[in-house]
Amino acid sequence: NIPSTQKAVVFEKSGGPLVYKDIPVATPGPEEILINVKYSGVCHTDLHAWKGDWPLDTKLPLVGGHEGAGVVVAKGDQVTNFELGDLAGIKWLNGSCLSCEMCNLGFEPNCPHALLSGYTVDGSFQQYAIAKAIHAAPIPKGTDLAKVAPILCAGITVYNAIKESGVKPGQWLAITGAGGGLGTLCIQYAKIMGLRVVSVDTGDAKAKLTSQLGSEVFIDFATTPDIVSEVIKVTDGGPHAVINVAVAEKPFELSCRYVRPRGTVVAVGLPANAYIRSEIFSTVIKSITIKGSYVGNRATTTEALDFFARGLVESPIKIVGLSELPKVYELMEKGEIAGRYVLDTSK
Ligand code: 8ID
Ligand code: ZN
Repeated sequence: NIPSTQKAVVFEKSGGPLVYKDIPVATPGPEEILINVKYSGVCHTDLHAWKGDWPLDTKLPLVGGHEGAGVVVAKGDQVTNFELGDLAGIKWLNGSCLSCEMCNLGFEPNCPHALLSGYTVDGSFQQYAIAKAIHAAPIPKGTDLAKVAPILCAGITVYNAIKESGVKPGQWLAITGAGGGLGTLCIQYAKIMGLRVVSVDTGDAKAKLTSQLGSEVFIDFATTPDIVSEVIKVTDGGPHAVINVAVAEKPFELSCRYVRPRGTVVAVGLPANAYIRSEIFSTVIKSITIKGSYVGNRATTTEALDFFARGLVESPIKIVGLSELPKVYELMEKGEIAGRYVLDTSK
């Protein structure tokens, strides 16, 4: 029984009012599924989208959100990989063409025709959302839908970034922005993969949470006078890789300075109008690698979800109602969220 209208949070223009209201429920096209979203994580990307931070326009008006976990309630006649009643997830990559060079090579997020949930198509901050079936995440039966929500973007992204970094078991991984949504999951995927973790972020709540999740050292960026020497000291020569999920330019630059010779700096966080500065002489002499990492493909999605389904990843969430999205954005803007907020779409 699919209703004709539903609750959603909609904005008409960048930075404009976030309105909690009734909107029509969409009908899935031939290759699409309609997911009754029960829970949606709030990613910092949703805040960037609402603020219009990036050099890429959003659809307007827009329903944001791209960590939506729910149940398939309708499907198009071409859909073969989902049945009604299956659990499914809305991810950032809503769809890709599957026939370009990037898609053929498995680099689906780099597809020039990619559809982005909560950005170029309506996302998961509503009770019923549309996904291209081929890209929707299959969620195992019996999974806790609130807890799995953050895996659908944050989990996939950090797991992919760690793999992209080429870091090996036993080596040091530094994470900037370690106490936020991506960071807290990054610590855990890193631990499962046999890495030693140093966390860079600020405040007691994040220090405590990151250490509970298995990070060995916490470096407070707001109170540590010389972050570069401190990171090099605690890792005995610098981390072998750095995952930058911080939403600020400075930590990217610092990470190029403290990364170990031959090490890799991964850019994941997407602060507005920012650049990675790395002094050329040391870049060459230390022979470091600087690269970007962007969500993950379908294979990576399945792997990241599998770690969660096997109970190896704890989802550090707080649950509030969908109507409270503006409050979550306020806390996020101030950097006051340790872990992830998840919205319950029924309130
Ligand atoms: O595929 C991708 N590349 C991808 C996927 C998903 C998200 C990229 N992102 C991007 C988001 O758009 C955002 O820019 O990753 C970034 C982090 O998303 P998030 O984890 O959802 O944000 P958060 O929960 O607000 O955490 C950010 C953390 O950074 C810390 C904050 O204290 C917070 O804990 N931080 C900041 I702001 N400045 C810092 C600094 N100078 C810092 N940590 C260390 N040093
Ligand atoms: Zn995201």
